[in-house]
Amino acid sequence: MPELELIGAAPSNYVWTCRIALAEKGVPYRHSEIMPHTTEVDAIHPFGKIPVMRHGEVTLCESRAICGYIDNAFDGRKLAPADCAKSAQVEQWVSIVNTHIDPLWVRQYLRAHFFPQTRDGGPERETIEAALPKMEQQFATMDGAVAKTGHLVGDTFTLADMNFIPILFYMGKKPESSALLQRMPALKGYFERHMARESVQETMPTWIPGQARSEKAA
Ligand SMILES: N[C@@H](CCC(=O)N[C@@H](CS)C(=O)NCC(=O)O)C(=O)O
Repeated sequence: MPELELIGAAPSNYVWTCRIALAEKGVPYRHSEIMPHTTEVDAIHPFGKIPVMRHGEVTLCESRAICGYIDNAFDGRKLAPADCAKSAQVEQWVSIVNTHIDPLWVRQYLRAHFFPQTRDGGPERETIEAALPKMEQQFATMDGAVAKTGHLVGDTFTLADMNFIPILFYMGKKPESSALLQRMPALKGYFERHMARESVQETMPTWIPGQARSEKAA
């Protein structure tokens, strides 16, 4: 079998999700750390986003499609359960996180911290304050979602968790979101337990925006 190449800068939460999936499956791969909107990425993603993937003749973009391919093309544990209801629940949580949580927590709140458009380079306070009330509600929702089993679906670490954990990691990096996480006992426990997982530890980005590449992101 040809070697799989995963393309995309390591700090991207979606690249990290794919790397956790590859580690969980035990798939050997080459990771090419390439930024969005570059020739290599534009050749595969119509809007230049990362991650993208090459495997022999197969090229794919979009993290959910890439993880689905990884799950079906390789042996190893299933990332999404075979059971119809559980498999649909995985899709449900991936969709909720990608369409509600990521746009607010990552694209609005984190962007205002990591890539501020301010004169002095400080965080965009207005954008951050505007995001927080809804974030608080969503943190409570996610706290409730993991309270029963410590997982988003059933009692195993599925693709739904692989998709969410990288976002929680970044929440722990900024003061307001870190404080929110501290106030959510189930979510905090969920985060700490899954962060310690081997597949998560071994794929953790070695750099994050605003931090020198030589420092450990953790
Ligand atoms: N729906 C896409 C989202 C990918 C995405 O938003 N990637 C970000 C990095 S985390 C990116 O490429 N951003 C560049 C941009 O939006 O222009 C997926 O699941 O792969």
